[in-house]
Amino acid sequence: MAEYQLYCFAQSGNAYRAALMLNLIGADWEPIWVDFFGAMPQRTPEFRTDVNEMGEMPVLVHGKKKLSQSGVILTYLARHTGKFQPKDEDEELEALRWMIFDNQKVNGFLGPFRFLRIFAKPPGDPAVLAFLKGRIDGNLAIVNKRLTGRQFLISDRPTIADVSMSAYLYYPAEEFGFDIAKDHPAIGAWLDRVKALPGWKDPYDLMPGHPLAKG
Ligand SMILES: N[C@@H](CCC(=O)N[C@@H](CS)C(=O)NCC(=O)O)C(=O)O
Repeated sequence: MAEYQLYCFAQSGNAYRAALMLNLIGADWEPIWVDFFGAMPQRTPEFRTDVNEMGEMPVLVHGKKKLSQSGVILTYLARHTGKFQPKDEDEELEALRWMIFDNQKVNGFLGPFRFLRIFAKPPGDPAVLAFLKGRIDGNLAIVNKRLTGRQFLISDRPTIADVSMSAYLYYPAEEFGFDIAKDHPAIGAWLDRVKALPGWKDPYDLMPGHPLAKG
């Protein structure tokens, strides 16, 4: 058995943050596929008792430890390996600030937007999609400004803040219906820098369950 197991599925940008981090640090890990759209084990009482009471992916298993929330998982892996770790308290707080902004304002709107566009049956109401798109554009502009003239989000080295913020943005532009890298050039250049790190892999090559079974 691998050292780490990750409950995940290919379409999950939240899970991809953890999968990408595991690959970037060269960890010995294996995915545990969750049939999120089909059998939906995440909704069962067993899953909520045995795996994650929040009913969410990702969940990282390391020995007796079971961790959820990608920000917690990234923090744990950085502390345990020293990789992608902020260097002092100021950097740690800054990384946390951007990871929370990502969870709430970037992925927090991009996730439901992509879900309602390509996975929901029936697809989302156009008015809801338009509202989400407005929020996404504004928040990506904030990230783009932050990255203008900088190599990485909080320092000249990549940290867990970069792993967190970049992950969701690597899904194909067709899934969003707009091209994030083109619309926000500083984000585009930074995505290329993160992608050049050893161990980087596309979400659909790293986690099981792509393409989705038709149904
Ligand atoms: N803030 C959480 C979000 C996790 C999350 O919402 N994951 C989705 C899959 S992409 C999920 O499991 N959703 C189930 C639900 O909301 O019921 C994180 O970063 O881990």
